[in-house]
Amino acid sequence: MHRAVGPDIQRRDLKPWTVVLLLLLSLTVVVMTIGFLVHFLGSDHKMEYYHGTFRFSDLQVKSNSGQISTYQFKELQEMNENLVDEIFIDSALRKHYIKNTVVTLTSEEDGVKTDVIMVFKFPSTDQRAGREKRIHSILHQRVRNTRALPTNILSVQPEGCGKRVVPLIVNRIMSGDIAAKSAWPWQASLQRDGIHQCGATLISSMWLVTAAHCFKSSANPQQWTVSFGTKINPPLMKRNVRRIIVHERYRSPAREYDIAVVQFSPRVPFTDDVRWICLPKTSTSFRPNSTVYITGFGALFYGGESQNDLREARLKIISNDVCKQPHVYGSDIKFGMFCAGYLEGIYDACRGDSGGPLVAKDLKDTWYLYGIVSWGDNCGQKNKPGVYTDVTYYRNWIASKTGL
Ligand code: 4AZ
Repeated sequence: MHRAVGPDIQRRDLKPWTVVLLLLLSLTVVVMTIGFLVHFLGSDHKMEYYHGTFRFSDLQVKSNSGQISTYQFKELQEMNENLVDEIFIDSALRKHYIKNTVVTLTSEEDGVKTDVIMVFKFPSTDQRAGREKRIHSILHQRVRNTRALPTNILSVQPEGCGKRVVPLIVNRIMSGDIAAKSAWPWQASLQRDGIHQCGATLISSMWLVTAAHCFKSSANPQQWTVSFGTKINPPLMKRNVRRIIVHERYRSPAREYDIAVVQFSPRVPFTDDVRWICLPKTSTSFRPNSTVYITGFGALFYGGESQNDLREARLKIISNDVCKQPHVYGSDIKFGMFCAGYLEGIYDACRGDSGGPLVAKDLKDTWYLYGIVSWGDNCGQKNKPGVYTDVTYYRNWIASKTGL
């Protein structure tokens, strides 16, 4: 066989100075990595998120269809984000400012309204009081002075979890009552090929918590969308699912590890009708018999259909001792699960409520996600209450996947 003979490749041995140089280089990389980690993980700083609303006047963006085109959206988004960057990089808050993102653009009569999430990092020891005003005043002064385009800053609010704008109206409910607008702004509907399958709970501007069993048929993000608001149709907002992370130890038909997190995009703005709930600490435990609420678009009876209007029901936590009795669920209640409802039945979650929230409020009226609708024998049957995934048990798992 013929073999072409090429130029002689000479092996060059590493010279001692090259070795020293390489060692020095590696050392620098290691030192820099450690420094980076200490800076970002070690120091006691806390991210704070603020929601600003801007108004750009004298701006015509509507096309014939009345919609903002993708091109205009991108252009305005970039302009707004650059403006906010410039303002803070050149302000007294420059050391604390991290970034901003325009999450929505709304076309109005003679202008455009934008919702912007601004991220800052402050030492946890710093007082938070007055920060909102400071951010507002910096923005207000600069947007007035510097731009050719007439701009107003309408509001600045801290992004807070678990607060709702309507008071809780407590009524005893059978198969749930239709929920008031803005009452459960963390509720989401997970839809496969446009059809409601499961509930989910908003825990940040782009993450949801739901049940792992919702993805038994498909965990392909491209088939899934998420909608917000108290009606499935028409939805208040709709988003594409980007990532579905099912608990790696979930094995159907076993019911342990019935938890998943879902990332969607783009982020949702923090409004009265769409906002996230707080996650409890790992250590929190709730007292048996305490009051909790479940919400969902699920069926009103076993074998029924999902509903277009969100419903709510008030339940009581049932202790594990009670729920593990042989005539209730016996040994089917495993770690990371708890029961809620009534042994006499009626008030319960049902098909289509799965993955949705079980929530409770603290003394300051801040709402927390404690449970995820997981399973149960039938719906509303005597001695067969609903069983929920214990969010406190999986709190660290949620953090490990979402960083929240
Ligand atoms: C379901 O099929 C389902 N009664 C969810 C909750 C309960 C029963 C069934 C609890 O999604």
